[in-house]
Amino acid sequence: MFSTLKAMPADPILGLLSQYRDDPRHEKIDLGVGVYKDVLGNTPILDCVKTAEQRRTATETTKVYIGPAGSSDFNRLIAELAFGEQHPTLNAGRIRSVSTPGGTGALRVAADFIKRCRPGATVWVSDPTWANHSGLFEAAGLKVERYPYYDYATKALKFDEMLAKLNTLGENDVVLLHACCHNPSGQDLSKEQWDQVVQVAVKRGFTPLIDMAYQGFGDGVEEDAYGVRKMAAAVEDMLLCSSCSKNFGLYRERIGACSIIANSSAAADVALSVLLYVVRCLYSMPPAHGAALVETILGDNQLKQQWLDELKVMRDRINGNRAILVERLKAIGVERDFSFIARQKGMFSFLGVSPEQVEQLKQEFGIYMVDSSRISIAGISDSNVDYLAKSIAKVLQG
Ligand code: PLP
Ligand code: TYF
Repeated sequence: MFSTLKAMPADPILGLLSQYRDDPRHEKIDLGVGVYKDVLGNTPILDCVKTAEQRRTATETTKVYIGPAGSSDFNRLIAELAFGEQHPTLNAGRIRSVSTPGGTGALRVAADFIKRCRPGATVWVSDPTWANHSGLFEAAGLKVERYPYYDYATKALKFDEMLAKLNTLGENDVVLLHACCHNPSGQDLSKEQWDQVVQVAVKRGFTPLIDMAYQGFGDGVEEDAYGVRKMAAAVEDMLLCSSCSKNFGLYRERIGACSIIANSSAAADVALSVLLYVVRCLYSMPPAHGAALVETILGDNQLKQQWLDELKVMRDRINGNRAILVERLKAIGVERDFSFIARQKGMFSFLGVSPEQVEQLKQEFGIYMVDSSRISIAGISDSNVDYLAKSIAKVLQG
């Protein structure tokens, strides 16, 4: 039975990890996978998570099944974090959330849910988008198309083209938008641009699906949710997939949430029953540990403040890295304008060099990034930025 199988390509992003690990050069730099790193290049466990974990071990009384929706406290708190405690849709009882295995689990649940709502729906993703998006929706049997988004030449949004495309869509379409910290471009919609996208969504009647994998990594927890909140207040139906991997540093615990907003509380109840059915058919129920940590943190004012402080340290370090790379490239006389890196947000930007130059950076200098020249900004530090800037300069000279 297995003899007819053809090998599938490895994950182009995760594959970089083992290549980097196997490189013996001490000056090597990992700008591949999007995980936060501190100045020493480590991805530590947050102090608030450590405290929550200790409390949890001391008070947990059972490991019995949690049910397909996961923890109701986590589901409530994560929705309040995303939408804001006073959001009109929360007050109207129009939101239902389930805990999922990471943001990826949330997206896969959303995909099956959409397939049940509208089997012929097309999911529109930004060009470019996170490498796994297409596969996750295609796995549910949905058609995936791209809308114009990033202009590699001008390092800015193709906003007019994006809006023109969205203006052709309708009720059979789902539009996937990145809430903030666009992966892979780092180029986000401004508030005014969000307002325009919201208007088009209302006018055309497509369903927005917002992927929020980096809340708090852009401008702040509240600021980064602008588009989510504005959209949720305007449309009848919407999906939100959130992840606690980056902002709580809970990567391997696999915790996120899929939230649906329906046009009434009764419709939300029906939608939830479908969501729970989808979950049962995919993985029965989510893991509980990560959700327990997040609800312990968000449910305790002191721990929540500590989390916000630790999140700010991560955000400030990333923004600082952006500025220092641009400054260093300029300081060593690189003429090409890299100032866009300091304007973009979150974990990633495209360096804007060719695949051959990406390969040269890897082979000659031990600098690892995705073939598209996407760099993970957290991999930069005071100790490697000079070497990085000089290596980029050499590669640009040809
Ligand atoms: N969506 C985007 C845009 C991402 O970059 C990621 C990866 O970190 C995810 C979703 C899923 O994250 P996870 O499944 O690790 O929570
Ligand atoms: O884009 C990234 O680097 C992160 C991490 O299959 C990631 O989103 C990458 C690939 C993958 C899962 C997570």
